[in-house]
Amino acid sequence: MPADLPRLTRSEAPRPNVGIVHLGLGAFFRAHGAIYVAEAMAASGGDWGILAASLQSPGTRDALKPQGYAYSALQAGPEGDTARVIDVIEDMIVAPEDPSALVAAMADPRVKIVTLTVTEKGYCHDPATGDLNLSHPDIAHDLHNPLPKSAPGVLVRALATRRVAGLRPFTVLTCDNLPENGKIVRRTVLTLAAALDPDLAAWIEAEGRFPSTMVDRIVPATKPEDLDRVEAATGHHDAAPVIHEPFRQWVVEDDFVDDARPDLGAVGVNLVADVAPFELMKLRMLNGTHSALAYLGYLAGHGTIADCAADPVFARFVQHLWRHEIIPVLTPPPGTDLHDYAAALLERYRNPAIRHRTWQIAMDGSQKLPQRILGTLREAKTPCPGLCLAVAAWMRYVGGTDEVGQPIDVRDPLAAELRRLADSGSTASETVPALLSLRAVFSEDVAQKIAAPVTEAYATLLTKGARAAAQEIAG
Ligand code: CS2
Repeated sequence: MPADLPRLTRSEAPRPNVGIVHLGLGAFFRAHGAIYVAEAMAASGGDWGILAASLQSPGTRDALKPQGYAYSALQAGPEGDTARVIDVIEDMIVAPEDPSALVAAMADPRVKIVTLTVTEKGYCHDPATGDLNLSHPDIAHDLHNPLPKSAPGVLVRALATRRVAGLRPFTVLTCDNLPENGKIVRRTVLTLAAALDPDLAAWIEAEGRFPSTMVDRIVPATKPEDLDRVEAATGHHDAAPVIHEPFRQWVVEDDFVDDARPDLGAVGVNLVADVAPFELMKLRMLNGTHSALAYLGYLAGHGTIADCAADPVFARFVQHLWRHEIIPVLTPPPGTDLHDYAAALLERYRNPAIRHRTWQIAMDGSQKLPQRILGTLREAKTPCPGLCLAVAAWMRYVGGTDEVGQPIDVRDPLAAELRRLADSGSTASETVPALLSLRAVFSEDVAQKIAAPVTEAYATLLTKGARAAAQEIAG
């Protein structure tokens, strides 16, 4: 990096008031929701400045604060990069440093919406059933401590504070890749609230709003080398830019407390009565194949999704998954042709300007597989050898050793347990049933249905390797 480049700073333009608190500020929200909100304010006005919060670490705050929370968003497409400055985050709180400040900020009467990207595991629910996990350490903490740690805990305490103050609740707008994500966050909040104060739970149930959303934009974690790329495009030093693909989509259930929301419809957000068909399409077709490529591609030595898509075997494999295994059990959302959607996905995966690591997507598989892959397997009327191979590849991956004997850095809240189960046998017919017994991931019916084909796929992985196994299916 040339040392003399000026640091990005925020503009001197008048600021809107904060109307949104965002929990879990990562690259995805900065490249997706924050941009839509900035555009909606530019189009139609409104006080929708964003107060961001991290529920974990100070890294993003420390990088963004010296630049006034402005950052560059670099759109990276096959035709080249274009950069713009996003200037919609007003301030940032790191909750572990001061949880009461976050709760107080969320109880500000000007705040109308709390958006979330806390990842699948941030809801502290059981991915197989959707129930709040009351023995999760953060939930156990939040049940006995007024200064919360978990996302559901923060929401409940802030809603409680608003109720006591005689305020309306805020709308809870989750932007995580979960099916019926609004219902999931609502359930976790109501369960926790009921355990603390049944009257509070009744108020939230009656007055609260938890619209479901489908969010889509491929935004890999920013890598150190990306900083140079952004500097070359902008002439500024930015300690925390985001890199994203051109495509974006946001489908939102139009159900907000007192209808208070930015003018999202003016900037291309699809406001609908029922998000479910959009969510299922995106979770199963995009995220499902992302996860399949992540495990198989990683084992086959591919570092990124673009590398997988450039390999003819994996390109054919993923088309097989869409055409023969996933699309047959989906209901297309209104106005959508699922085969066109699949073709567009393959083009997005091929984008050579986006380096989305298979290792990154492979993270937290125990929280991702149910909604991405197992739902399709549950509903399938015909054999699904490709998705069963993906499940087997996940099992191989969480065993912690790759095909050339190198250790895998497995990141998953259940990593230790997964490793123990994977190590409990040495053959496919020992290892696969051990992992399928994990009820937090595999419900009984799914485990039974897929036991034989996943065992077969796992054995093929052991003898032939991931690429040859994918080739057998893709032809
Ligand atoms: C990816 C998603 O990391 C992952 O698990 O599958 O982040 C994916 O890129 C986005 O959902 C695309 O909208």
